[in-house]
Amino acid sequence: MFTLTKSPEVADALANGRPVVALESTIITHGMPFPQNVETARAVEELIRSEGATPATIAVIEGRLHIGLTADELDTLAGSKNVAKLSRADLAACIATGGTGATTVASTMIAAHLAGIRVFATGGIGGVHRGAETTFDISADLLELAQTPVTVVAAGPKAILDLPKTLEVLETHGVPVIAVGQDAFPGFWFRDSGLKSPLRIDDPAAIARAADTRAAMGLAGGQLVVNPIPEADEIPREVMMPVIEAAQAAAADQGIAAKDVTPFLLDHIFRATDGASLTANIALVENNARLAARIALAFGSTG
Ligand code: PSU
Repeated sequence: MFTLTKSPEVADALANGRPVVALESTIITHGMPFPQNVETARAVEELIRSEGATPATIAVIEGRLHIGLTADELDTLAGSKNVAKLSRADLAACIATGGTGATTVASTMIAAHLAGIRVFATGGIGGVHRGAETTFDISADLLELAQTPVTVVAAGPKAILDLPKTLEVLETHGVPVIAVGQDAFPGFWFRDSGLKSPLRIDDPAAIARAADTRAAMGLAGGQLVVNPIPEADEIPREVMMPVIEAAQAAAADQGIAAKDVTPFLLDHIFRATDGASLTANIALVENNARLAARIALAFGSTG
């Protein structure tokens, strides 16, 4: 029906029980412009290797679910237009019809779990969109965290979202939200969203133990680790909020809906900040990859 197509590097690491970090591909195809998307994807993979873990970028290419991409596959995906954005709902249909698509947080978690990978690094997860009380726009990422046992390292939900409602939904579904190094809940481009994180654990090994403990207790689902953007790279909340409001207004004016909302807002914000939002995004993804590699190494030593 389907098989996992593992890159030689990932197949070797998994077969020998070495630490692996999953990476998504929607951030490459829909989250960042070319060529920064492919440059970032490569830099993030290299960073994970330098920490002693193996990167596994996940995507569907011509009906095959790839766990780890070769350099050529990564280049082709990053340079392609009209690649589908695949969430939980789309993944199987894309594979069955021989399609090509990039995986979101939700579908990357599914693929990582199928491959036996326990930790995954991204930029920011999806969440409850502003105005969700009328649009019902809630990212599938939240429900995936509630059911699939993968630890996801992000810099928070993107601040284009309704952060209090996002935390409420996570709480309702029993998802541990763990801040690292601070009590505040980070807001992607800035370190302090003004909300408090439900949990805080600073030690990567303890984060791995918390996942093991959940599994041992038979509790379904993953963990969301929220890792604040490095201080030197953040864009202050006062600067970002008006830009976000303007982007939201443009999306509403143009009737942007469903899966197109997040890429539209990110692109609008990129242009409105003269690229500063992208520089921050790259820095936070790299920071998350480093932490995810340390958690992967700790999982290795807990067994
Ligand atoms: N992190 C980033 N940029 C992104 C994403 C994450 O720094 O573009 C992607 C992830 O794939 C995430 C998606 O799953 O944004 C959220 O999309 P939506 O709000 O449509 O669920």
